[in-house]
Amino acid sequence: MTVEAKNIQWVQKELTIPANTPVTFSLVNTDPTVHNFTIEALGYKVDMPASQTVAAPPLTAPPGTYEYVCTVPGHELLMTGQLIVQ
Ligand SMILES: [Cu+2]
Repeated sequence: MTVEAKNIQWVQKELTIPANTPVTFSLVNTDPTVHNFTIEALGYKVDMPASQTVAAPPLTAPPGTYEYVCTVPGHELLMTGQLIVQ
């Protein structure tokens, strides 16, 4: 599953993944600035170095709807998406 940050926005505003199953995210940062992929409700945070793609550790989540954000100051307002786990 690919998640891309571009122009201080998530290209994917909504992601759907299966519940209770490890899911691997490929985090693509096309910006010349750092971001992070953070799901606070699940205690999951992965740094996204500038202009790089990183393979995030597998995420396993129970069913629900969670918010993912970038917590870099000033980014959270624009960089918010919904993760649907079902
Ligand atoms: Cu950011």
